[in-house]
Amino acid sequence: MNKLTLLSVPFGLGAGTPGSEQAPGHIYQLGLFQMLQQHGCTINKLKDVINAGMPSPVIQVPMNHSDEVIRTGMALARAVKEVVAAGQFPFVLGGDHSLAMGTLAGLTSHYKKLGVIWIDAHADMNTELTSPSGNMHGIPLAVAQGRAQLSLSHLLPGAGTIAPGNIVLIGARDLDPAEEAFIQAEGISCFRMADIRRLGIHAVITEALRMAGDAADGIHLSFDIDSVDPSEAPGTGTPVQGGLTAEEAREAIRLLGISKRMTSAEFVEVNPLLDHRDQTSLLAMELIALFLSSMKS
Ligand code: Z70
Ligand code: MN
Ligand code: MN
Ligand code: MN
Repeated sequence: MNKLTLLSVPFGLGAGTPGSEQAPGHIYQLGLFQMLQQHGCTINKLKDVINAGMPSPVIQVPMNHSDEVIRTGMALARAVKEVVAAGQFPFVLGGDHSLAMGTLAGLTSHYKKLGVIWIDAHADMNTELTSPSGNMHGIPLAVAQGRAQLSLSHLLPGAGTIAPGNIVLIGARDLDPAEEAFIQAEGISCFRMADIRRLGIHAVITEALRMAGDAADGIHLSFDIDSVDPSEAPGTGTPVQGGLTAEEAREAIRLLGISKRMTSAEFVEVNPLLDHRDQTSLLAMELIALFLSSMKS
């Protein structure tokens, strides 16, 4: 595996509930670095990404905290681009899911046919016009496909788009009507919970790697902790019943890691303020260590 750069993004204004900005610091405090060391994983570089110093966005969008979200995305996009250009593996720890726009802007400035595996209870495919909440964490995948007013190139000049055929959703169970319609119209690959129960997580991941990766020059994992059932991951802003078991999440992450096909990843939406006895932060920490160690072995 390429050398690893860990980018922490302590930013949560894209979510409707505060707290996810505390996740990186909290997960470090719980012992992520010790755990990585025990697994023999070395982080080459650790960087905090904040939006201080970023200019005002060139586009205004009518959504909650859009300026701050866009400025954070700009800072993250530049950081991710730099990491990829240096030949390193970017691992992004959020923060809320709106920051995926920044990750994807940075990645698509390098990978021209990026594949994306999006493990989430949600599709995050609303646009500014269809969002029921006005929260920016509900739109990153529409932005990345060039379907929203805001585009990845607004965050980073030269950033591209992601083809619908290179996107695979896993764990979806709370989609808004416009998202359902778009997924149907574009034929976006979507493994819902019923599909996962029917096929098993192993077959789903094997298939997802094929679908996201076969016409792609890189594969990004975007892992939203709300994909896991709230009984095992309660510390997140928009929990949805009927999710992955922690064991299914471990297996998914491990299989993606050992495939050696992933070229970047992000973990988002852990909210330490909503957690019960750090259950969710501890699970996230374990999944991160599992992912990074399985890529290496
Ligand atoms: C809803 C919206 C969302 C994450 C919730 C929810 C979106 N579809 N995304 N939690 N990560 O507001 O657009
Ligand atoms: Mn999400
Ligand atoms: Mn979600
Ligand atoms: Mn909903």
